[in-house]
Amino acid sequence: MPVNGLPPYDTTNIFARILKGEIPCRKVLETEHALAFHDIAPQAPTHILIIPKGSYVSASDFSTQASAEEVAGLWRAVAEVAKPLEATGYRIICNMGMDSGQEVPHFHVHVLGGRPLGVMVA
Ligand code: D5M
Repeated sequence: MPVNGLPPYDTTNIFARILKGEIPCRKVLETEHALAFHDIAPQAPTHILIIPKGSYVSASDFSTQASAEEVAGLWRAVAEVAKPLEATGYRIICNMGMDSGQEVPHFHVHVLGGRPLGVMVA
């Protein structure tokens, strides 16, 4: 039964295929629990995606089903890739489900920065 317009985890989604090495990515960081790579369609000078290695469709699935180690591992990877942006700031976005426009059904965190990003209106 889809939740928030999202189907159950699909092992053939594009990020699952990146994790399996079937599709290349511009890797930024890899740890035990997370992989970070450049977004293919950057919306800012820095636009990096951080994904857990486990199979979670959404932020909700990840937050409720992942172990404490996986949760910490993911957010520490986010902090690590965002370090070069600390001085000027950055934005973290997690799209969650249909109304957010989440395209890839494998939980991911966007880190955007490198220019003034403006005030979020939606
Ligand atoms: O964002 C999904 C993001 O994933 C979107 O910004 C494009 C990006 N994307 C899609 N395919 C790839 C590949 N192959 N490499 C890198 N980035 C990719 P969402 O939050 O789901 O709307």
